[in-house]
Amino acid sequence: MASASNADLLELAVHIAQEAGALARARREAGVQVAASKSSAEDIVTHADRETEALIRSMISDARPSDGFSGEESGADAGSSGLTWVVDPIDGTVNYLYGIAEYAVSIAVVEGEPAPLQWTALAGVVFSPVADELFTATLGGGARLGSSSIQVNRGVTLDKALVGTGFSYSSESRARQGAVVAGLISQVRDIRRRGSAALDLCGVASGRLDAYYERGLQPWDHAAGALIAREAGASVTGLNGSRPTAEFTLAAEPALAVKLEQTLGELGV
Ligand code: LIP
Repeated sequence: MASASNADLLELAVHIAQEAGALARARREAGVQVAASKSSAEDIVTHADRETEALIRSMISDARPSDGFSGEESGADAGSSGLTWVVDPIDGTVNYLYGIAEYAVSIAVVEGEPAPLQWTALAGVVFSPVADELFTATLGGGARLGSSSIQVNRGVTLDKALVGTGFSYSSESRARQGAVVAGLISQVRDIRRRGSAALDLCGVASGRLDAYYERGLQPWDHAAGALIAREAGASVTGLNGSRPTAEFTLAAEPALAVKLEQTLGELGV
C-alpha cells in the first residue's frame, strides 16, 4: 500500500469520524440502550458504541487494509504497514446515554508500537457531532478547530486557571479523586467535569480550559486529543514529565503544567 502523508491520513480520519458521528447522533435521537457493563456497573457500553466502532473499523480496513487497529469496544489487530488506528467511537459514553451533548468520536493514526509509551501520533481528529465541531492535528502541522488554528492559553497563573478533570468508573478511585479536587478547588479559578477526555484535551488546545488532568485514562481516550493539545502548544505528560498513560495525564501550557503537577503531587494525586 502506497505510503500516505500525514495530511492524507488526516483527510481519511476526518471523513470516517464525520460518518461515525452522524451514525452515533442518529442512534442517539432514536433512543439508546445499554448493551453491557465493563470494568464496573457504572462503566457501560451501548449498542451504538459497538455499531459505531464497527463502521469505523470497516471503513478503515476498506481504505487501508494493511493498517492495524486498536478500538475501545472491539480490541486490537496488528497490521503490516507500521501504522495503527486508535479509536474511541463514542468518548463520553455516559453523557451519550443521558442525552448530554458532550460526546465525541476520537480517531488517531499512530506509527510504531501501538502503545502510548512507544507510539508516535501522526494524525488526530476529535469530532463532536452535536456541536458539529471538528478538532484536528497532524504531527508538526499545528492544530485546528474547523479551518481555524487554535492555541493554548498562555501566562495563566494557577489561581486563575480553569481546570478540567474526570473521575474513574471505580468508586474507590473516585473517592480518592474527589479528595484531590476538594483540596485543589480553592487554589484554582474553578473546576470543570465535562465527561469526555477527548473533548477536555481539545478544550485545552482551544483555550476553553487552561489545564486538564485525569488518572485512569485508556489509550483511546487520549490518543487523538493529546496530539491536538500538543500541536496547540500544550505539554501533555504523565507524572514527572513522562508520557501520558493510564496512571496519569496532564495537559496545559508548560509553565502552568509544572505548577499544577506540583500542587496535585502535594494533594496526593
Ligand atoms: C470517559 C473519559 C472521561 C472519564 C470517564 C470515561 P468513555 O471515557 O473520556 O474522561 O472521566 O470516566 O473514562 O468511557 O466515555 O470512553
